[in-house]
Amino acid sequence: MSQTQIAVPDLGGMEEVEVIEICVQPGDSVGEEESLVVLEGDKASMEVPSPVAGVVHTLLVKVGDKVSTDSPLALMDVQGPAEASVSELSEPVKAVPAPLQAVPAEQSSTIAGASSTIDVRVPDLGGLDSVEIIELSAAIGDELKAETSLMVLESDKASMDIPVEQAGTLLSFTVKLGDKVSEGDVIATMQVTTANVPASVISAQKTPSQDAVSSVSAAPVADKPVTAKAAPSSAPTNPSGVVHTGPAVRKLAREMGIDLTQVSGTGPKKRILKEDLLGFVKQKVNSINQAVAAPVGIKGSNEDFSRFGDISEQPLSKIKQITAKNMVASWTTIPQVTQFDEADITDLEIYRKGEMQSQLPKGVKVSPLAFILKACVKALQKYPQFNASLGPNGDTLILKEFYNLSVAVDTPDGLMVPVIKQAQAKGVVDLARESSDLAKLARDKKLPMDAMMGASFTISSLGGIGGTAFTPIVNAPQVAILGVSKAAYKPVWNGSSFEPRLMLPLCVSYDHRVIDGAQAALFTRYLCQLLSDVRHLLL
Ligand code: CAO
Repeated sequence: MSQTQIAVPDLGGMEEVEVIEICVQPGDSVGEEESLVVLEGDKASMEVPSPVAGVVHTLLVKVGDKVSTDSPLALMDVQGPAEASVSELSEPVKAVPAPLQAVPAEQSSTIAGASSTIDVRVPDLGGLDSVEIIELSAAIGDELKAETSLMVLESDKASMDIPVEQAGTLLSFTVKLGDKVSEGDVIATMQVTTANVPASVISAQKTPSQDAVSSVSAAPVADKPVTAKAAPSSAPTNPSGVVHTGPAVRKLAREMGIDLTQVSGTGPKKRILKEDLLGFVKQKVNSINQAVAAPVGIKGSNEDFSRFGDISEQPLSKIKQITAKNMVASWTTIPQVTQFDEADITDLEIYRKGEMQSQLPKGVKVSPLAFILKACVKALQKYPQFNASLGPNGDTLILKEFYNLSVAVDTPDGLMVPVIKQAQAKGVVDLARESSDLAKLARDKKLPMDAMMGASFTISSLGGIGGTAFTPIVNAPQVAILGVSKAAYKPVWNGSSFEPRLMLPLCVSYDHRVIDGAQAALFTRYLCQLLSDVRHLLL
């Protein structure tokens, strides 16, 4: 084991650059070519990779320090003998875009005051070859001001802005995103007016082979960092569209599909650090979660209906307003599907009517609902995912070992949903008594608060009214609800003839995040089987 000093490699002509990011800490194990620091000069930002594998012993620079070629950066513990000068081992970082040469196209002419077409070429890339285009910062037809970024190139060591010096109209790109380019490659054509070109620039930059035409120098944007994508989808945090960050953050942002103009940088010169990007992602995720959790506002219509005839406006009861909010929350947050089936309750009805006669003197009316409640407990015991709630982060299922069944009750003020607690411990007659007592309390506005809490599954029965089917809305945070429509006699094929059978329509709406369609079909079918043979319910 020996100690080796890592120094700033050849900066490709740049005198002094700033340390803008430290990528490692003392004690970190670093592989060969892993980034140690990020440096930024006037023209480019670059990562300095470690030329050797080892453990960082001491950092010799901090963020904000100015360094130049051969400045010491860090001491590393490495296996084997010490290197005399590791800076020599380092691959020189040559990522300095030299002035962009915008060379006129062959056919273009330079008549003073007239427009001409010029080719825009890749400038000197400081020794780098075949560098990828990671962003096109302008669109065809854009009127580009001088120093506007045309595109961003990125190598494994640096990202660099390719700005145009001269104002003009972007006619075409001769390259596309992802292409690799090298010095001198034509990357775009622009229409410029010669009036825009300072005479001094034309004469100073003219190349020997271009006697008849001008050569327009497009110098790099000295103190302007790289430019990010144009036209962000939402209002940019950085309306100038100028993004200040290193290649690693750009790469990460690209991988995550994030528009960097939306991200605020907290680094030097408002540079976007990796933490800024991650913080931005976290904030976005939180706001999405909040949007999902918060019900959408209950908004009606602004339209003046009195234009079409007489109208009257009535206040909505508090219950209806609360119900509306809950319905919107459930409808907008739960992907719900309804499964339909029919239970043959012919035999059950014969039994129920007999039972009714015996219970009526005791003041209990046994409606089909009591049997349905009993059947639900049994079906929920067999299919526990229907008696559940999704965990807070949506990655767990909370299974409930109690069967608290709420029953939707239609009252003059709106829908109320009292709960029959511990239904698994109650017989059909008890369930009949309790459901009718709770319904009466609800209609008399005498339901105590706790009688409407703690439900694990809901039944909404419209069977006393009519209808053949409906799609009840899941009563969140529950994951399923049973809708019951009116039983009716139907001809059912028994294998040799049609028989009149009393068929009860059942509609199970369920949260598709938790329950699959096949499970819903099995659950509903099982309910039908239970109701078709009363012995299942009484056992
Ligand atoms: N098929 C055929 N007849 C049915 C039936 C069905 N599915 N369900 C009930 N009936 C019959 C009953 O047997 C009763 O008949 P009789 O008067 O001859 O005895 C009659 O219909 C009325 O029953 P009911 O509605 O008074 O009693 P219930 O126990 O069936 O229902 C309750 C109680 C509280 C659920 C009901 O009164 C109610 O309020 N339903 C509305 C629920 C609602 O609004 N849901 C929509 C919510 S939004 O999804």
